[in-house]
This record gives sequence, C-alpha cells and structure tokens, in this order.
Amino acid sequence: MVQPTDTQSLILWVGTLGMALGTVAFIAMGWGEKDKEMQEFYIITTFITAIAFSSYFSMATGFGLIEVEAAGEVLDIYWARYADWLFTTPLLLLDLALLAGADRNTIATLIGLDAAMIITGLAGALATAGAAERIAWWGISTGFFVVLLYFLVSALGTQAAKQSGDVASTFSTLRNLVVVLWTAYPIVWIIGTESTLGIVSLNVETALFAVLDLAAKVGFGFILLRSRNVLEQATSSAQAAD
Ligand SMILES: *C/C=C(C)/C=C/C=C(C)/C=C/C1=C(C)CCCC1(C)C
Repeated sequence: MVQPTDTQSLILWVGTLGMALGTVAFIAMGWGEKDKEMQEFYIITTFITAIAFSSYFSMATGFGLIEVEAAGEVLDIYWARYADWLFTTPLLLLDLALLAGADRNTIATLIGLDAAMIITGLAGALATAGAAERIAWWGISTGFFVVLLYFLVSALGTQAAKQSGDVASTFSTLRNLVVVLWTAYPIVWIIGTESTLGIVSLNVETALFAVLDLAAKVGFGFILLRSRNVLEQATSSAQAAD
C-alpha cells in the first residue's frame, strides 16, 4: 500500500493538529449559546473543521491516499481531500449565505454549483485515460467554479448589502477571503501532480493545500465567530424577514 512520504506525513499531521485545535476553539466559542439561530453558525463552523480533521487524519495515516494509473504514469492521489471538500465547501457557503440572509434559491444554487465543482474535480483526479482527459475535467470543474464566484459576488452580494453595516462588512471580508483562497485551489491542482504537469512536486502541493485549508476553514471560522454582535444582528434581521 502506498504511504505518504516523510515530508507529506509531517505536513498532514500539522494539518490534522490545526483542524483539531480549530474544532476545539469553535466548540468553546459556541459553548452556552442559547439562541437557536446563532447556534447554527457555531454548529456549521465546528463541523467544517471536524470533517477536515478526519480527512487530514486519513491522509496522514495513508488511508486517504491511493495510486491512480493515468496513461502509463502512476500518480499518488489523496482522494480524501475531495470527500472533505464535498461536505466542507457547502458548509462554508452556508455560513456565508446565513450571514447574507440569502433566500433558499440562492443557497440551493450555490450549493449545487459547488457540489458539481468538487465531483467533477474528483473525476479529474481519478480519470485514467490520460493527461488530456484529466485536464478536461479540471476545465469543467473550473467552469462550475467561475459561475459559483459570479453568484457569490452578484446574488449573495446584493442580499448582504441589505444587512446592517457590521454584518455587511464582515460578509465582504469573508466573501473576499473565499474568492481569493478558493481561486488558489484550481491553480495548485493544475500546476501540481494531479494534472500530470507536475510543475510543483507533491510535497509542495501538499503544503500549499494545507495552508489554504487552514486559512479557508480555521481562519474563516475565527473571522466569522469573533464578533457575537455581528452574529446577533445577522440572526435578528433573519427573524424579522420571517
Ligand atoms: C476547505 C476546503 C476548500 C475551501 C476547498 C476548496 C476547493 C476548491 C475551490 C476546488 C476547486 C477545484 C477546481 C475549481 C478545479 C478542479 C480541481 C479543484 C477540485 C481543486
């Protein structure tokens, strides 16, 4: 069975630890919260890092890693990333959507596009015909991603602008963070080993994804949950809308 290299294993254990600490911190921050609507933010954000913790643990121990043969080349593929992202990216979008006070249709559209992006990305990671087929899947996934970004900025942005000043400003900080960090994922994928281009090694790629994952989940969570006041305003306007 294929195992992570020593460098990859070290990075993945750091990722595992970071996600564990994030999870504990978010549980502590939400402890004793009585308001049902506000609890949603803590629950969602805690699940994001808890899922990522399990994924990192599986990758660090080698369970989350398989070999895929594509056109005569053997690639080491961390499949567990995609299992993680399939659940955590919709939860991140849900956090943002709740903050923006988004309607059901906007939420469903965002989550649908997001799931399509991750599943077609997984197809690219597992495709065996060759580089062209893998890169074509990357193109399809990136297509979903571009439409997703459009909805994040347009529909969700418009709805967030109706929220109070503090909520709207936390929303823009988080939305910008998502736009910038998430855009780095397809870039790392295409310059890394999944695409077979291998401009950067799997060690470098593992490190880049770890930094991105920690920032996009733990960093995002701290910015979202740091102000109880903002969450209070976001949920009280949601109640007023109901
Ligand atoms: C916590 C994990 C996060 C925020 C992961 C985000 C992942 C993406 C935005 C991935 C996008 C990809 C494409 C747009 C093209 C194909 C490869 C992917 C799956 C890396």
